[in-house]
Amino acid sequence: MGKLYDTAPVQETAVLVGLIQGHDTEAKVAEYMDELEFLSMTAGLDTKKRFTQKLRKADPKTFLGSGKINEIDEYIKGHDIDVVVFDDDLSPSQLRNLEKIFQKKIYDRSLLILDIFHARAQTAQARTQVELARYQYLLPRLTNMWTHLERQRGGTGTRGGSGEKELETDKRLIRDRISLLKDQLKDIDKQMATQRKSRGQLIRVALVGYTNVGKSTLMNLLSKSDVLAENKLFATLDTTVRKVVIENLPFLMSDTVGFIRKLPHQLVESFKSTLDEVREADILLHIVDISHPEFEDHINVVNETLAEIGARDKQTILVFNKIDAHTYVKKDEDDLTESTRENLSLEDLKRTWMGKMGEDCIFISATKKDNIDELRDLLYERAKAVHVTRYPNDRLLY
Ligand SMILES: Nc1nc2c(ncn2[C@@H]2O[C@H](COP(=O)(O)OP(=O)(O)OP(=O)(O)O)[C@@H](O)[C@H]2O)c(=O)[nH]1
Ligand SMILES: [Mg+2]
Repeated sequence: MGKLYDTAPVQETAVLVGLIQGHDTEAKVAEYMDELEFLSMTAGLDTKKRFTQKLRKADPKTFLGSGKINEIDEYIKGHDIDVVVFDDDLSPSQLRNLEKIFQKKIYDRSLLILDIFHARAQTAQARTQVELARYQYLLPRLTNMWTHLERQRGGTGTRGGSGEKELETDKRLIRDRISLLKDQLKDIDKQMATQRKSRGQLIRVALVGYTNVGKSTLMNLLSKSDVLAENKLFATLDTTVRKVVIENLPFLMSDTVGFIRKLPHQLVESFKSTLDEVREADILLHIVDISHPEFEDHINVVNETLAEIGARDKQTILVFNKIDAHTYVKKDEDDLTESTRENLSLEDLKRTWMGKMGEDCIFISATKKDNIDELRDLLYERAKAVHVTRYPNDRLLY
């Protein structure tokens, strides 16, 4: 358990709600709901039931159809539920309407992730970034959200009375706060940039990947450092940089915040400076949890997020981690149905990906220390190649 959760055990009960849309299969949506449940657990919510509805398009007013709304309403009234969590983002008016109907706290996916980041942020930079993202999320939803923020602040009662005038005052206060936070972030970014410059010209390698894939575990293993690694989403929110020496070649390795599908754009925006280390890296190690059924989707999400922060065109090595936890269901010889990912053995997966990526992928287990020397060798080769191109006259190192 992370320290923060020992001191803030706000266990509330929740139901989860997801839509089955477009090309989504029920199995896929079940995976999405698993992830939502994991997120909810990380946020201190105890999930009691899941609801899904097949809809071509979300209802603009209430997100769900009236039948599903009644079904959920009946359940939450009969089971003492505190929170209704939606896997998608709700518009301010959907949020307002659903709050009215259910008379419960409503979380959408962004708010859930913002809350987790809020609880986990440790450094001044992360705290300022999260606060900025939260206020930006809050501003258009102000009427609903005061209760939410107040609960988290321990109900300091910042707001007296109600009505249009107070709402305007609140909005102005929040806008002021947002510009103050932006100024503070600028100052922090400047300090960080100076720090990065003072580190000299070492080759920089950044660990990137979906959340919970083992980035920090691998960082600890390669650099003998002690970054918090645990089975929670978003264990890491800051960027840690360590010096790693392989053979006689020193370089810098950074571990940073993990990505997730539908990461709130306010967060990506305000975490951009945390991701500077990724943007400025020479080599990316994209870590993948090969034991996760959705690992291919995760790869795409990470690539899209990398593109969003302007770091897509870098030399990248795909590191498939957790090979020890990979499971598969072997198909009978006479089974003619199409193979799914569950029918692929580790060998099959290796063949497919090595066919696609050649030398740019490697299969390891960070906890079992499988193939780590091979990873070190690969990294050494790549870092050396960067070094040689950058310093053609430098013969000192090797
Ligand atoms: N089975 C198995 N588990 C692993 C392996 N590597 C890491 N884990 C576990 O995966 C969980 C997440 O590991 P972390 O290193 O915290 O993952 P992360 O990518 O840094 O996660 P965030 O910081 O939350 O984005 C932990 O419970 C690790 O013990 C592995 O090779 N095999
Ligand atoms: Mg981590």
